[in-house]
Amino acid sequence: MSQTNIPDDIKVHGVYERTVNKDWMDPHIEELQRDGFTVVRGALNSEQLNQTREGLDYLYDFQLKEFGEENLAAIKDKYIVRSMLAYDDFFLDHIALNSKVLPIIKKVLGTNISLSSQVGIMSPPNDILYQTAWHRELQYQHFTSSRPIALQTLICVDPFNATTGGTFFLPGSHLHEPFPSNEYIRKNEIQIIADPGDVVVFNALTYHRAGVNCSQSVRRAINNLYTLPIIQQQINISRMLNGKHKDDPFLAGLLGYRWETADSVLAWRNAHLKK
Ligand SMILES: O=C(O)CCC(=O)C(=O)O
Ligand SMILES: [Fe+2]
Repeated sequence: MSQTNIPDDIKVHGVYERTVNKDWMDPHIEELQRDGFTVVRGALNSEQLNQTREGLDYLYDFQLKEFGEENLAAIKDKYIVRSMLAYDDFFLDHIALNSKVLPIIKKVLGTNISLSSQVGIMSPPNDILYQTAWHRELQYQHFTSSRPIALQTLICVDPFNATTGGTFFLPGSHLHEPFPSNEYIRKNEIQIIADPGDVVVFNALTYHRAGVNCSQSVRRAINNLYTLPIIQQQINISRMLNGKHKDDPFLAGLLGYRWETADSVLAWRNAHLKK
């Protein structure tokens, strides 16, 4: 994007600097800068969506049995699936590395990026998600940054609308340190209406909340949190993967091999000697 004074069919007066979009990603990046979120349509086809639903349901059940429903509820992690890509390559190849969305992430954050987390959200028809409370993905943080330091993709696996509880966003809230007033929120919150396969890309400092699912069925979604490597991974995906993808330079960074904390001074120095 660049600042020029090229006029087009939109009438202006006294404007000599304006944004001009150069490729298909730029309109999304402009919305990310101004609003803090943008919707990319049709990033997954119906076959990929079926595989996503099947994989999510299977892994949710697996993790539910592994940890127990009561324990999940006790740590406010009910209806959540974690790190699916560590169990099933599909969630790496088509979700975290999604060919329609990853180019936008790379254009904004660069190629030195880490996947802080990949989370499946199984919003239930008859219960309330913990994520219905307003939050920033970078929790407890009340600063803004001159450039994005973390972006999130929220993949709509089922329809997102007023009935199923599409996610709400507060436009521009990544640009302001404090959380706004009740009056401002009620007037300005925007609910995402989207089809399965659409993806909301947002700055991790943009305030958002899940809607309440009033439909008869589960409303599934997946979020991927991409950060500059100055932010720690939530779960050490590289250790779960046990060396897999370590030799791919981009994946070594994304999955956590590259910027892991060294165990000692000697280990840190030896690792640098090898480079
Ligand atoms: O499930 C939702 O609507 C939003 C969940 C959420 O907070 C997120 O993906 O970051
Ligand atoms: Fe969130």
